[in-house]
Amino acid sequence: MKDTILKIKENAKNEIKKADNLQILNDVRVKYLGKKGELTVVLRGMGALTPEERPIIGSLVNEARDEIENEIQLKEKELKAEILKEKLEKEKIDITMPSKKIELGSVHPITAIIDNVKEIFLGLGYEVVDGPEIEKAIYNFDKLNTPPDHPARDVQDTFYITDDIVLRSQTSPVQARVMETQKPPIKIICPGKVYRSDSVDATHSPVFHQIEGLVVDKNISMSDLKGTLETFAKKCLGENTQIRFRPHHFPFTEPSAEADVSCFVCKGKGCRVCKNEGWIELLGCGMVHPNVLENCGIDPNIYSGFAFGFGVERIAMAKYGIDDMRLLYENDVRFLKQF
Ligand code: 2NM
Repeated sequence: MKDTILKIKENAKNEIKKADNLQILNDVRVKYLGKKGELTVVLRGMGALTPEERPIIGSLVNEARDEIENEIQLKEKELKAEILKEKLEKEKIDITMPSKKIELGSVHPITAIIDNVKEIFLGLGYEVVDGPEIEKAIYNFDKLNTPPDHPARDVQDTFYITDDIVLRSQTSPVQARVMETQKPPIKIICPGKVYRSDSVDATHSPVFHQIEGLVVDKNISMSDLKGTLETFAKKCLGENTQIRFRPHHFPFTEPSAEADVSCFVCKGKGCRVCKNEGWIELLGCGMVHPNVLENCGIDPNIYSGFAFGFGVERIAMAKYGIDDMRLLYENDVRFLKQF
């Protein structure tokens, strides 16, 4: 029996020495010390021994057990240390490697124009207001003196969500809401996205940006409009900028006009940007139609107002010499970095 125990101990130690991973080591533990392990089996067979033999064999088994357990623990430490060492080796950080470059972006030309226009009008005492892009047709059209049979209301031109809810086709519904809820004097600009059912090409997009302005007070006249737009044009495009009005029609203003600015590239001589006209169309404007004031709860016999509106993309394209609107939406950094 003593020989059996010594043999088991020797075999166990050999196997522990050879174990080269934790799984094998655990198998060795089970094989010798487990419930059905070789040493456990010997312990169970001790009933057949004489009372004199029992303590001797018993202590031999315990001794073997302790030794095997000890060796296993030593081996386990060794294996774990090896694993850690390998891991550290593999995950070593080379602090001399150059770091990843942080790409700094730039302000998008559309944002740059909007920020610039906001700053100019804030300086003139205006407030910046925004409102919903999903809008009631009443605010987008009816209150703005655009009756149900007006061509702009056609499904060909406007995105309808239901019969009376649309994606706003201009930011003026925001202004109708302000007129309804605030008493004059009103001096606001409304920048934001607007939607029209247009196919994409070099000068059209179904989503684009607009800025509209509105002033309502007592004694507001066309000369206030012209003076304001001239001040704006000079601050935005340079002190030498000239402005001219051409008659036009909008349902929400009467009289209405389109305002041009002298070409900021050729100073009016004629070039590629102004198509040899010397002038560049800047915006649409006019005196707020009395029906619009009335529809929004403002008495047109007491108050009058002017309004104007322009597409931000068109201005950005003219200012930066961009010939295709799609470039503004592709967000190619090689394009955006130029501004
Ligand atoms: C334009 C041109 C002319 C305009 C009118 C109004 C309102 F709300 F007062 F009726 N807001 N904006 C207006 C007038 C907009 O955009 C080309």
